[in-house]
Amino acid sequence: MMARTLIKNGTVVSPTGRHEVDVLIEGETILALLERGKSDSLNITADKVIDATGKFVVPGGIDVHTHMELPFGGTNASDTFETGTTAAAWGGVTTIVDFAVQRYGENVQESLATWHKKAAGNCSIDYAFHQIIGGIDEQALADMDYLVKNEGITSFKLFMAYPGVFYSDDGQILRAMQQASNNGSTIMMHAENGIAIDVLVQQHIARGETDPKYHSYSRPSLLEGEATNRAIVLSKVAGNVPLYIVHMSASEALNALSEARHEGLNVFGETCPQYLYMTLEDHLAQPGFEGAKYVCSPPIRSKHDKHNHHADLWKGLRMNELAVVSTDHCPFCMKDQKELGIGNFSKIPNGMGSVEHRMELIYQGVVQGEITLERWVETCSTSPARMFGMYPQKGIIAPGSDADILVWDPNGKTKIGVNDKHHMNMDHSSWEGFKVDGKVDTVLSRGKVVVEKDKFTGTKGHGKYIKRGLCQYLN
Ligand code: DUC
Ligand code: ZN
Ligand code: ZN
Repeated sequence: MMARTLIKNGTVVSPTGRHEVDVLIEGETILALLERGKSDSLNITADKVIDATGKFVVPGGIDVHTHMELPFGGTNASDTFETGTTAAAWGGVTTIVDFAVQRYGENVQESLATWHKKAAGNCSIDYAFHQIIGGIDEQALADMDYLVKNEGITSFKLFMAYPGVFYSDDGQILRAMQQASNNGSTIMMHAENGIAIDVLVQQHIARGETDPKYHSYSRPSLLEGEATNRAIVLSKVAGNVPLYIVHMSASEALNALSEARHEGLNVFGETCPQYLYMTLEDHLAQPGFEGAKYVCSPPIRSKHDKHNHHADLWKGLRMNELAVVSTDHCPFCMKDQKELGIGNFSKIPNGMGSVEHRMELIYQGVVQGEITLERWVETCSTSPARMFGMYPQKGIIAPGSDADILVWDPNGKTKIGVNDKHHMNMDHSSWEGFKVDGKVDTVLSRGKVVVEKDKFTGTKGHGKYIKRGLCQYLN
């Protein structure tokens, strides 16, 4: 008989409410939800009983935006699939969706095979892939169809930023959108006007403005708004193709997204914890080279802008204008990595490490009254699963679903920092000093306990590749 685990006395939370039920797991899946007391009266026995008294039992976190081992900015993101998925587990995350990368001149299917090689046998939680298309040509367009049909990859990320690296022009974007419109897949967009940004970057450098904070000045929120709007218009021209704007940081972009959604277009949005909590003044503009830790794109915004980006993004999450919180986890160490940009901010590898802390940081939004407990579950687990075709295998605690579960202690406390909670492969924490009410208590990945009593009990290779279906908000 398959091993049984019973999670008793907790409050199970879904996007639609809270229930005082026990969760019975058999093998890798959830077998039943039992009314309180039923497991005793039915005499149900289990190999392992987890007492969740006073705790929330929620579907494991799903982070649909990570970059393990990404070659970028002249170096590689410092988390491997092994270290990154282990850190994710420490943070109550049970599935990541990482980005396989095709650059201009490379073959899409070969690039996907490379990503499979990096991940296979190394992950401690489940993983799936999106595909970045950095070189849209006839072959790449045909490969999109192949990936949707055969590989369980149903979303493609394009870049309006990073000319000469990942950039696609409007014509290429339109062609990829038309292809997606035909095969049912979703276009994910990095929406910043990279051509204009490159001009501003060169002008700052020419004036000797080389500190990390100029990274933000050279990428104004107006250019995120403009690109977001342009992407939306192109998606409309391409026949209302599903469009998902990644890592939104700015009110101008959110306004464009909201307008499109109110018009009924198939446009969705995601934001990340750094855009909800960090500011240019308090983080990016720290003295010396410290601000390099917070260089990511889009950049951290100013608290003195005419828009209150933080407040608008939280509101967007409440209103479902923003459907998902991911991390854009793309960690780099200071030593030998961020340091590449000493004396020239444009050479600082772009990215921060957050895969371990998203559940903690967004739960703090519940504590602060920005979102409800149910919305926390929805934006961090259920909606990511539905958006990217993994529901109800993932994203919900229900009979038949994978037993991916986070037991969350609302009375615990979490202090983030290199000498506190920190398991990512970085020589600093992007979230040093942040204190959160609540704490990861126990984490199960397909029935296997991977974190318990402040210990990692998972194993490398337990994580399986998940083939995904199409966006479930439309199908
Ligand atoms: N932004 C980042 O900050 N890092 C990785 C890629 C991206 O778009
Ligand atoms: Zn991006
Ligand atoms: Zn990214």
